[in-house]
Amino acid sequence: MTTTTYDYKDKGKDYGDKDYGHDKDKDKDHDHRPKYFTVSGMKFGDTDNDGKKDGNEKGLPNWTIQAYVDRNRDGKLDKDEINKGWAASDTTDDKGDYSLKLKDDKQYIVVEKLQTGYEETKPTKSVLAADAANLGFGPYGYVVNTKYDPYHKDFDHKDFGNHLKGATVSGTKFNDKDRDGHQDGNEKGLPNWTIKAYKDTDGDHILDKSEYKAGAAATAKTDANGDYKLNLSPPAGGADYILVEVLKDDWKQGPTPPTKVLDKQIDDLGKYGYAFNLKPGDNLTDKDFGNEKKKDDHGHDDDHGHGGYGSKDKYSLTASATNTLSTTPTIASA
Ligand SMILES: [Ca+2]
Ligand SMILES: [Ca+2]
Ligand SMILES: [Ca+2]
Ligand SMILES: [Ca+2]
Repeated sequence: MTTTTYDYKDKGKDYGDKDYGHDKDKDKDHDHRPKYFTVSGMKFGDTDNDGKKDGNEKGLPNWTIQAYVDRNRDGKLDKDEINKGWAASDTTDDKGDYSLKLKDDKQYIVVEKLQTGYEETKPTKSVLAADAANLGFGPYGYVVNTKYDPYHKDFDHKDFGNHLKGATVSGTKFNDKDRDGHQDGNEKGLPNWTIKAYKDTDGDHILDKSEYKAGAAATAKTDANGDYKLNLSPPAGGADYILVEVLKDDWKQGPTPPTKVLDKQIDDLGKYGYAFNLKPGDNLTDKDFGNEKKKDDHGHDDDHGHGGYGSKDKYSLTASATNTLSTTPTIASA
């Protein structure tokens, strides 16, 4: 990352701090030196998280960008400097553009107010002092020195790229032999099972057919230990999801998970799963699925209890279904 402080040495001349620009009579150019500089840029949603504004990435409106005077000129925004108030503040427009008008001959720190769920991908220069770390500003920004230079006018392309944090959901799929809902020492994780998360668009904690047809938001297979992890990208305000497993022949669901998330059988999905709201940055764990091998030689198992249903039957289990073997689903007329 190149420093954004204007470096006079780059122009082959060190003007120094002492008296440059304060004596108007010395240099004709000084008579025309601007009193103000404009610092501008855009705020964009960096969806692919690469720190660059790509063609398909949009500007983000309604973000606050502010410049504070870096009074001690240490290149960091200190709490004291924040308490003195901003020198300029703007809110990004519909295109994500902002513009700040700043007096000349000062050093400024340009920062954004970070919004919930986002992290910065551009710039990459840390500009917050330790005592300013948790005051709502993004940790990265620009140091802008408006000291007059005849080669330089305004400061543009001071862009801020932001990325919505992802979220993860993880858990273990296991053979719940004793059907107690917990993975005991002798109960192995089950590899190569498919766990899927769907958006619960209407937020009713049930995976509706239309939500299923919209496709899974994420899919994962369990590893050799039966562990899985799903990567999801909920919007800034969060979203509701339904987590289900794809059942395999000869297996049925046990008491974990306890919540029924399908009210009608959909393909080969297990009826019991998890419903939750997920926000950017969330990492949900322990979303486990305990299954039991069907006892084919005991026909009664197929039609009793949690998750034990025939593949083509449509059940209307009551919402308060318990997790015991005694729960008897009633078969709805198709
Ligand atoms: Ca990008
Ligand atoms: Ca400072
Ligand atoms: Ca168990
Ligand atoms: Ca739903």
